[in-house]
Amino acid sequence: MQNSVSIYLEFEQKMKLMVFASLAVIVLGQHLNTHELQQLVDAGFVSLDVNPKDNLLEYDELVTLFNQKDVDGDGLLSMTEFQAHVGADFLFAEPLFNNYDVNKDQKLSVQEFVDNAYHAMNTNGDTQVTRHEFDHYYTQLLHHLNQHHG
Ligand SMILES: [Ca+2]
Ligand SMILES: [Ca+2]
Ligand SMILES: [Ca+2]
Repeated sequence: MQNSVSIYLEFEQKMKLMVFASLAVIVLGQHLNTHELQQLVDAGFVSLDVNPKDNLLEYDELVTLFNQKDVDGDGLLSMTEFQAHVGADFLFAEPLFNNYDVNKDQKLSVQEFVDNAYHAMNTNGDTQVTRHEFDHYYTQLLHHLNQHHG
């Protein structure tokens, strides 16, 4: 009797571990759908279009924002400063940071964070990034990161 109880308990333990392990795989392997990505892109635009809030991203607006986020004033955004900007629970904080960090020094310069992205988004070369240009650029970028994430 003792034996069969302990065998059963052992079996139950193993089952729990297996269930836990497969849940972990599902969570890690989960990719966001298009709608969820679109919500992230929307939130991103709202967080950047602040001064003036005119549904356009101006170059100077992004530089001002960069300087505000650069809390220790060293002219660079560290991962900590970047995470404070995007939110600690933002799924793509690390891959997005690495995407911006061209020279891989674990810091983002104005060139890396503002200029590169601005020129990539601003397809018609004027001084404003429209909502459409932003959406197009970030939807593609997040799709790419989403597929290579987890
Ligand atoms: Ca604006
Ligand atoms: Ca800094
Ligand atoms: Ca860098």
